[in-house]
Amino acid sequence: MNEVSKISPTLLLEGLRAIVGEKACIEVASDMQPFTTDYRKLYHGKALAVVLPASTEQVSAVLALCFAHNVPVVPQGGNTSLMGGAVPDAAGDAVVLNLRRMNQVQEIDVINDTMTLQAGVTLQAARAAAEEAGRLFPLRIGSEGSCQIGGNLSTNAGGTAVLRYGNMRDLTLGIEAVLPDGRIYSSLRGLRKDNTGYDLKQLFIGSEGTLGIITAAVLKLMPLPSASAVAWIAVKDPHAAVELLTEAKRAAGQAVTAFELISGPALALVLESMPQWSAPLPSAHDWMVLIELTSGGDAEGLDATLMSILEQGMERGLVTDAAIAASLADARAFWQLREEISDAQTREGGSIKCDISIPLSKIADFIAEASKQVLALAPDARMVIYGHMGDGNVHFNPLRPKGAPAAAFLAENYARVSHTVDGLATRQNGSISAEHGIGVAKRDDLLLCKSPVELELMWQIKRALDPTNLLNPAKVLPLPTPAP
Ligand code: 2HG
Ligand code: ZN
Repeated sequence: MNEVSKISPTLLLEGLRAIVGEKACIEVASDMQPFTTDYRKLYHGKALAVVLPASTEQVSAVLALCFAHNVPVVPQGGNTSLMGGAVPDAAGDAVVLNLRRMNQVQEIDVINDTMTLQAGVTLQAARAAAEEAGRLFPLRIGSEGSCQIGGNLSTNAGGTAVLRYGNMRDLTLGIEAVLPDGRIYSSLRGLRKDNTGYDLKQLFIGSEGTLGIITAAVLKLMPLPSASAVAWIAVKDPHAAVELLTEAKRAAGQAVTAFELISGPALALVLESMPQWSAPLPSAHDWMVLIELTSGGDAEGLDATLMSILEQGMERGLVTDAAIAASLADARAFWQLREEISDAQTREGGSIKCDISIPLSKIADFIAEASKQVLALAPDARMVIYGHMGDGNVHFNPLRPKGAPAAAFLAENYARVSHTVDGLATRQNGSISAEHGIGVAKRDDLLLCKSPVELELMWQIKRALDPTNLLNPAKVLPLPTPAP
């Protein structure tokens, strides 16, 4: 364990400037603000400085300097966390290390079907680079223009195509990460088989920058699909949606790429804030599904499969109406409505975020029971329920009643509503964070869902890699920090 040797801020800043260059070391509070406030503007922190290193060596030197002087470091990608995981707290004693200058796609190996890139590449740029090389990088999330690969890795991001392609863990063959003391770990080998002991990269993936800072990765590439078929479907209820999913998987197998559940209030919210957009179906419905099939085959075959899924659904009384996208523009418009749900809530002052995954066999009952319990606590809340039902993930986001002040609604209800929903999910063998991570918002709820053995193992790993608790402190692991 290193000796506590607090350095004066002046000397620290001098050291940081010498490593990253003057322009890449932000020191004025107002300039730091975009890096110290989260995307939803619910967490407002302070920092000693924000540094923007340009290479792994610079990240290593910054961490070594901070480690030597016991200065906490908060790693940051696109700052799109919904859990307050990427901003510092109010103490103001940390350095924020943002990776956006490390934005190079270093290699695309079309024979190995891999892409090697720096952590600061945005998801959108990664997908575009893959496409240019005739390949698909399949991670798909609404914030792709801002979120970065490093953040996707550190939260094990999911999104709308997990059903078909898996989440970030499944899409990663190797990473490079800088440890708190500046040492560099690398597994950038691009191997699909490698059973040489512990799979260390998995420790860093999903650990939200608490064990090391991911600086590069080797990701898997897939064939670009040649055909897609998309429909917006009104279903009787969430039970019907699950049955329809089973039918879709039976009829289309692997081609089922996305299967998103959308509640009436979720769509209404988007249409209210985007009046120029139109609803895909003529009347309002309580529950809808957005389905996408993709394949490497011909479009006619896929259209026919989609049609037969819908016919089956109608015959069995699961589907009450449907609109099939007749063009790519239609499909894009359907997806735009779906992707806007998150921002539409932010514009309303933010909702209570519950990011639940539940075995598919229980998901419909969970939605009914959680809705009942939440409405008993917050009677007029708008139930913005939607998400990636195909992989068992539902975003369960109660929002203030229309006209009620947002801050008062959140202050009164955030903790009790999220404890209620997270508690119910835990009792049903679910997860309280399917894809958004833990950050600060769900940190204490880990006590609800992790056994003492799991928590102790997590602490042992944290101590082994970050003995002085300097990397993204007070994130993920519940407080208080137990004595070693
Ligand atoms: C989505 O699926 C994102 O749109 C954001 O995961 C979810 O805002 C949310 O709760
Ligand atoms: Zn999501």
